Amino acid sequence: PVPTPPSTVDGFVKQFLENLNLERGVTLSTASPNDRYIALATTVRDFLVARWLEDIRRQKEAQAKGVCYLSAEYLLGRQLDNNLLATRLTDIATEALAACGIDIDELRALEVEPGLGNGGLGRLAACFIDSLATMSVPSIGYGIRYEYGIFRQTFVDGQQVEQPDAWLTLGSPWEFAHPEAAQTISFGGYTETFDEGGVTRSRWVPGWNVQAVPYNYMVSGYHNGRVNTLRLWRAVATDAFDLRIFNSGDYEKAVRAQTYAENISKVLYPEDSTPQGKELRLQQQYFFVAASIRDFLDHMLTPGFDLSKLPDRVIFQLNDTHPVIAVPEFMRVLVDEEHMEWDAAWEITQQCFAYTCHTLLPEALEVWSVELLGRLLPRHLEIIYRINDEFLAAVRERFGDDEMRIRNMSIIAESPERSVRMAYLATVAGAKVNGVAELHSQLLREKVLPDFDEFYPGKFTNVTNGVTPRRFLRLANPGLAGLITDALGAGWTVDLERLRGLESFAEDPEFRARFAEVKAANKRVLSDVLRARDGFEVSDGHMLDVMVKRLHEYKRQMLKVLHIVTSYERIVSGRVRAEDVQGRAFIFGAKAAPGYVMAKRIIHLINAVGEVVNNDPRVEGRLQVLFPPNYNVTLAERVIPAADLSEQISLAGKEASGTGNMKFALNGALTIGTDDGANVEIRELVGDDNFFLFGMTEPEVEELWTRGYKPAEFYQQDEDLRRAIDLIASGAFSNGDRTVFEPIVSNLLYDDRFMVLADYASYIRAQDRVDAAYADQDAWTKAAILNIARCGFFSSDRSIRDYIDRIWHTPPML
Ligand code: DL6
Repeated sequence: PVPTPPSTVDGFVKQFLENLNLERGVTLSTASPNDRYIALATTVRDFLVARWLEDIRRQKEAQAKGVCYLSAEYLLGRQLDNNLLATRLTDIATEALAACGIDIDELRALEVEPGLGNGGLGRLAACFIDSLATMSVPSIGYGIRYEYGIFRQTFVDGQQVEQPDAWLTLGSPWEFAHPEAAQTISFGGYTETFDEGGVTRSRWVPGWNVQAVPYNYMVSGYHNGRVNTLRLWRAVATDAFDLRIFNSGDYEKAVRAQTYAENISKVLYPEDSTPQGKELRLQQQYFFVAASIRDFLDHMLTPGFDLSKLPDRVIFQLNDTHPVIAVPEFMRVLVDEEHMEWDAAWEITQQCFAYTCHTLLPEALEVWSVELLGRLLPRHLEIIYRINDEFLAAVRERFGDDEMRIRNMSIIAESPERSVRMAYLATVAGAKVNGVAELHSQLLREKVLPDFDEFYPGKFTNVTNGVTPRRFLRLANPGLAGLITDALGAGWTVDLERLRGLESFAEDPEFRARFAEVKAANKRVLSDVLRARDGFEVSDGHMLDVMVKRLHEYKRQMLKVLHIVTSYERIVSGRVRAEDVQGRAFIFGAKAAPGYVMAKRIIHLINAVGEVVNNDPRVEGRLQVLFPPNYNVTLAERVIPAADLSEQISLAGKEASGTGNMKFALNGALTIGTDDGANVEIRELVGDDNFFLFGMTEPEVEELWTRGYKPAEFYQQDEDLRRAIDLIASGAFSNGDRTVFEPIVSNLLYDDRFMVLADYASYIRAQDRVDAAYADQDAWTKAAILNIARCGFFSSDRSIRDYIDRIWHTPPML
């Protein structure tokens, strides 16, 4: 029997106190703040457990088709508030704690968010599992329980310094560890052939093993009583592994070996969009997918299940290429362990996988050297070769001996070194391949994988990304959520298209006034947060102009810097009077991959420009540059609701979708953006009048490349641009030292792969339009409300519905 959950204030108090005693071994008067937080979290968790156990039972019993979401990243954000909201316990818990003399906000602030992802891809996975639970779709998320998540960013002299993210130090009340259910995962060794009934077969003789220990997390559906599972794997050394070396008498080596095995889940790789082909990363990928596949087969199916019926029971969704090694692993299990014929196994595999691509950057498409893959997973390499041979034979049959085409389509690349193209493997194996916004899916088909699109008509599709309205509107922006509920009733949280109903309210002066009050209150909240966190003072009345996302050259934080430097230079050169300038606080949030030198230089430059601009009396405080370090989900939840202007300024054709763009629009910020990723769809929905478009289109970008792009020509021809770049080059932001930012300047003038200079003039004109528009506050507010009203499409619930209709065919379990 499961303990009865507390549904009254008294019941909650009782269980909270009991958890303090039984879970923490303390009393109310001796409890530390962390004890209180953990007892609170445990009390909420207790409430979810009964529903969770029931859901696990129901899902298994129903034998319905379900989704296994395979993702190396889940950028979850804090759990407490989301679980309180989902279970309607917020008020009860607040009152109960107050009755114990505790301010719940103080405990909220103690929660360390699990940063088990880098950026958009990991946060998307977190939104998707929220929607899957809220929509009662039978599903499970699988991933890695990194001991250290995305690094904690600090600035020293304006430069990024990384600190480890020890998120587990004070305990993790939301997880259930199951060491007794560990799986053994093998690596290395060799393959050998053997005879089976006159047929020569191959088998794997692995060299070493690790244990994969499951940690279960509950994923609560919003107000529907459903709780799904997220299962993250931790690597632990096996006894056998230790013993072998131990017996040889080398104690030290045995301990080192243990560390080696446990390293697999030690740390999240901090590269976003530019994976490094590191051995440990491939170990991580294989480790979690092998454990997940075994787990699914062992636990979700009844004993004796007819494996040919697997496509009726499961679809494994590959979140980018990181889990693609699951394809040969699944084949290995079916053929080598379950003794299925190759053709039958391949038939099943092709129905059980689907692949989402999240990028267009060639350097982000993962490849693994044949040498490494063969050393770590020799049997899988054999399987990949066979898949490739059969695939290329089919290509030849269809197109003849077109060697160029064969080379282009081969899963194995021959140069610069022999390697496996994981995106190709996923495309060949997947029942469907999807991009993450209309433009991205189109470019994926036409530019990245055109031969595959021709070979597999109908395989490619689009599912535009979405974000969960529970976390990013209801929780992050309670003021706006209240306003919307007053206007439309409560149903919008699970049916975001209802926001359309706000269109008429955009015309209502009283509603606009209330909206403006909410925005002002959100700015005050952010201001308090930034003061407490970073000692920043945000000036009253300034427009909040926000660019928060990973730092990458393609996202073009550099363009934003040039705009700031231009605004500054216009003032200090006397061309514009400070008093005539619209006050703006430019807020940045961005982590750079630790090895990405140019990205780190740009961070340094932003801080350096801030230092000068913020302290120059000639500016009269009209421009402020604020760069709080360590941007994460928790900070996003404060920044986004306060923003006036959302910067989505990537070079057209480079940002697959973006999801921050959706969060801002749904919180009533206006976008200044290029025709890129999901910006295209946002603009189509909100209308040109409510969006500041600038820059080249993707075909124009291509055309300029073909013509020959010479960034220095743009520098020569535009006075504002010349002055801005000259100012940076002069050492004005580096105490007169011209060398510090010289690499940035020469990169812009002589390389500029992401065409910052080509789009500069158009961007500055668009920013001038922004200033003019902001001067009419009432019209701005109206446009902000129309943004919210027209962006209901960007709910992750809609994305999940599209996945169900176009790819998964897994109806909700009612
Ligand atoms: O699909 C989620 C997210 C998109 O919104 C971003 O546009 C895209 O850059 C991001 N991709 C990654 C890493 N890419 N790879 N591989 O985070 O995915």
